[in-house]
Amino acid sequence: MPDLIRLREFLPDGKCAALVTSEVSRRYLSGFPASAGAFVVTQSRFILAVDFRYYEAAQKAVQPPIEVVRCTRLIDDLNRIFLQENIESVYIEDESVTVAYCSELQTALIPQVLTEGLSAKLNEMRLIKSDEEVEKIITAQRITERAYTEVLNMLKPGVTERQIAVELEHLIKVYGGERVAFDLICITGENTSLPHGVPGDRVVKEGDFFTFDIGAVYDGYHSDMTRTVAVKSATDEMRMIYETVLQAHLKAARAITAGNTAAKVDIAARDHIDSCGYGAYFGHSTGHGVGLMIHEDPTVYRTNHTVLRDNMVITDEPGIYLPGRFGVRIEDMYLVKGEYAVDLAGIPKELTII
Ligand SMILES: [Mn+2]
Repeated sequence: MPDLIRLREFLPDGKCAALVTSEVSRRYLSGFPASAGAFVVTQSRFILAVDFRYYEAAQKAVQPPIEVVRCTRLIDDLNRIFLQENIESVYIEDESVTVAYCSELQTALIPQVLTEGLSAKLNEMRLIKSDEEVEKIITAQRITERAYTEVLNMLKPGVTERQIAVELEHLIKVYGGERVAFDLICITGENTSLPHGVPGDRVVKEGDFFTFDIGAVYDGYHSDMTRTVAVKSATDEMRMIYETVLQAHLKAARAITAGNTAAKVDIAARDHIDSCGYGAYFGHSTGHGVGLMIHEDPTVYRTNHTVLRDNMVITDEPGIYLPGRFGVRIEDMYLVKGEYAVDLAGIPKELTII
């Protein structure tokens, strides 16, 4: 369970509450997945409000100090709670509430609606993963690895990107993933120069690169991994680009230490690629946080000076993309632990020729 006390400390006084409505944050705070509802924090109570569809399951799943309240018309039920607790102002999630919902809340809620700070506080809490959260991320990664290892057997000249992507998605579910973490990127040949290319009818040919950017979701938590493999053979240039990206990845990985900044991780990878003359072909950030969302804080980019701390999980995914020709990206998740980051992947990073 997250440290709910830290969220309570965000409230300036007993007349102020936090109203959490986004699916991700409700799940994070309560541990209970539901497509609708609210999580309310006051100085004295933590309340999960869910409707009839979720009430029985939530009562079984949710532990004290969280109370489960059944709601019928959410806004009326929230007003009742706020009146009971003498709440005069309420923070809402400024980064996820739509303009329309915000205006509805401003009109219908009795307390004054405050629109600054709650999302930042929740994002900050989610930066540091509990050991339980880390275990779920690792499980999601192991599911992906099992599916990936199996699908490599069908990666042969003649197969299409789409066939590979469909099989991977199927296997991720077979091996226990609740779903894929994002639209899987399974691309080959010239398409590999597109960092977020979409799998289509392109046929795998001998001498092509094939890029997998894949992940699973396990109990709400995501995994993220990219491998670029060569089909049957690779030219010297392909090997050289691959080696450049691999060294950039490893340099960034060594920079992932508690106390270092996200910026320094990015710069470690970027400087290496720049020094090899390919800086213009690495146009995205080196990584991002992973957890209940596939992309979360911290962004691993040279402008982000967030200090890395133990139990953050971030990706390291430099790449080089030569337009119209080919691209290489190597991505893994790392758990920040003191002086050495823990590599959460169990698949070798060296160039694999299938
Ligand atoms: Mn990623």
